[in-house]
Amino acid sequence: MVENFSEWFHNILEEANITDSRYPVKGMAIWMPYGFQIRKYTLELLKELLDKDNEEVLFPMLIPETELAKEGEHVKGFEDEVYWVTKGGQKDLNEQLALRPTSETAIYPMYSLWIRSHIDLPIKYYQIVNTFRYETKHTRPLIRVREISTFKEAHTAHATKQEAKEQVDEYIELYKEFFNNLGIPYLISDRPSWDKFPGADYTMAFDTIMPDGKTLQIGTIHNLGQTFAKTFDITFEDKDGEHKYVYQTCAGLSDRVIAAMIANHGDEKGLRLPSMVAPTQVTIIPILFKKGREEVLSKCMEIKKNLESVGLRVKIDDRDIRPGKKFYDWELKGTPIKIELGPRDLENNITIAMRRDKLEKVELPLDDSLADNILDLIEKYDEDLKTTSWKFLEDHVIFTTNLDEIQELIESGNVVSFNWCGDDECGKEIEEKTGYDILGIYEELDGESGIKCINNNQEEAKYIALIAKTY
Ligand code: P5A
Repeated sequence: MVENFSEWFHNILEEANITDSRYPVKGMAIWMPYGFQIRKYTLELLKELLDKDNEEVLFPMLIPETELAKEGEHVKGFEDEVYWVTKGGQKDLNEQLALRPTSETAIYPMYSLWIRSHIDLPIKYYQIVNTFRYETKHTRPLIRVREISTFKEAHTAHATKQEAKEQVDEYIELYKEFFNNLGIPYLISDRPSWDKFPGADYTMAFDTIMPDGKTLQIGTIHNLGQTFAKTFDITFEDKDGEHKYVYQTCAGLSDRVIAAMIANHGDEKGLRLPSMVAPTQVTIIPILFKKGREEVLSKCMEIKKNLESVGLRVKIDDRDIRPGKKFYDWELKGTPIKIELGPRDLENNITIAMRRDKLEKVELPLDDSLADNILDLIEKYDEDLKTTSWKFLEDHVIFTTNLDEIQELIESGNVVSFNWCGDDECGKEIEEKTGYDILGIYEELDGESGIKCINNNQEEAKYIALIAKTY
């Protein structure tokens, strides 16, 4: 799979009925039924986390050109990626309308109307929408699309700079919990100034590593400072009657989360889904012969009910096809647990369970302990998926003090960490010399260590930074 990740990824999306990319607009695909279910459970998980402290809203998709153009730096970052609606029927519109590439310029003019006093703050809204970006880099299903069909964007406004900083840290914790639930490993870094979100003071990014060693940015959190507040005149009256600009943050995730999950856990047989988002968590496969057929089926129904009563999503695969074909499908679809039941098992009062990752047979007694035993298997399965993925990531982050070694390390499938002075010009020079992207600052050094920058041996290194080949 590592040898040809791209091909594996394209095939699995189609074979497991996740997306169909044959739609006749480049970069736009259809969510197929199985993919849609995975998407649904992934969204439920995220919403549960967001709803604790954020409120969901829904803004229109079209943004007037005047609003989009107001924030200079922001518009410059997006101008080559915007789709425009210029006509209503045959008539040219008085003002062209942008299909949102992201919603700052849709939301913030309204924040300016809604926020009046310090009691209106903080405001923490999020929405789950489709956004459009005319990407010029090679498009890939879920990974780089032109219609991001599941864009989860949160936008906050605060009275103080400190609160905005704390909000960034809170979103980092929230994203960590989200990715941990999905067993997706990540590296968190402070993006270099030339790669931060257009209009942000700073950007904190989550990157995962794909099986081919390239990294994928799977989520970003931006501290917007007062840039947008000043552009869109978002002010409030504080306790002393003084008018002040708010401080803002925003954070976003996309369809890439599902790409990362598929890529991190999948194997040559198909998907391996974390139980939280698996449409079916347990598949029961009856092994049927003429004799004892009814008894086996009725026991399967009983098991299904029993497992459902502890909250599991269970299906009986009673299709009239060979069991071998059912096993093949179960492996492809990545359901965490399969249990088999035949007439002889019924006689012995046992069932044969199998975890999708280990593919080892486990005999479980058909008694009151069954549900607990299955829950136990699922817990261990999730834990092992996560541990395996994290181990892969950790094994593929390699530290070097030699600039000339970076290329070889990256080309053999790694992310490289190195000592860096943090200077912009020096950073760009490292990117130029090596041909790769600096992800950002990963760790701060104490500054007293006498450690030198990898590129400029005269300069003290202030940070450990990451560099990689990126999607
Ligand atoms: C944060 C939310 C923003 O747009 N505005 C509101 C901020 N940030 S971002 O970094 O530009 O995008 C957020 C995340 O979306 C993913 N992403 C994409 N996924 C698929 N296809 C694309 N073309 C695409 N562009 C961005 C990234 O994971 C990014 O971190």
